[in-house]
Amino acid sequence: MADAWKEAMELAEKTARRAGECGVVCAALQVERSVMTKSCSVDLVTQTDQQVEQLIIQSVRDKFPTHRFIGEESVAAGEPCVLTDEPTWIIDPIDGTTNFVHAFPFVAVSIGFSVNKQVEVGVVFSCLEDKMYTARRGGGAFCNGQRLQVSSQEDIQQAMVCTEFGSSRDPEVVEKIFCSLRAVLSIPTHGVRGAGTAAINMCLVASGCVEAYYEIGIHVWDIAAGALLVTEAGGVLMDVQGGPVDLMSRRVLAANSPALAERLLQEIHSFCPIRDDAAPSL
Ligand code: LIP
Repeated sequence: MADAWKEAMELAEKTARRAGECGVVCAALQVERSVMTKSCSVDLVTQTDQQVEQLIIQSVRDKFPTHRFIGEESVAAGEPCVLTDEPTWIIDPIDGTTNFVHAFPFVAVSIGFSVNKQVEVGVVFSCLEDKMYTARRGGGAFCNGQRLQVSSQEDIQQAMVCTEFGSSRDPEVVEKIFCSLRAVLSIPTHGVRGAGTAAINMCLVASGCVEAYYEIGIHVWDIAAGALLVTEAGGVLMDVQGGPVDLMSRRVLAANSPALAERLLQEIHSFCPIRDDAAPSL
């Protein structure tokens, strides 16, 4: 198996680079992007998202014809979002689509590879920064080949935290997001940031630039790869109410340490979006 997963890692890295580099994502940033919407008027998608997802799926199928897929745009088109024990590729072709639409410079290709419902390989390619983040379960986390380690800061008052505002404009959801933001800022923390992509936010935790990241409303494809980056860099993952993270629950808290995570989750006003594996389609 180890050799097969090594091949999976090489393929994920090669495909993410091919998708993200001048070939597709960066090239598309040079021309006008036609924008469509999915679940609501601020949940955006472009032809490039769809094109990149097909490119990744085809590359994987050529090498591993029996493997399964959970891809953001395939699910949006009606494919089921079910994680089984079978080898499964969990793909976000462009994490940070809203950034991509506005040419805001944080855009990632995110590829997770799971077996027995456990993520074995995680690759996040931050296209415009030319940063290739890779992790293999039990093998550490890396950025452009340099080993990553989470921050050692355990004092929440010295911490910087990432979060996002998401794509729901439901007044109750917006209220919860702002209550959490106010509480986290008021601890006080050093600051709150958001790159506009869950995958890159998680890579920032893995890199030690921020101590934690939390979000409610993300999807399994946004976080599958980043989750492995965090744990392989020495960090922890939790649900926003404590307890183990469930990748399908659309809730995540990633942090450098259990102590900081536990402190932060006291400030998060949680809610339960419809699970990825319960939604008919996006
Ligand atoms: C996005 C996430 C982001 C979140 C957005 C969205 P997409 O993914 O990475 O953190 O706030 O709601 O889910 O749609 O750009 O792949």
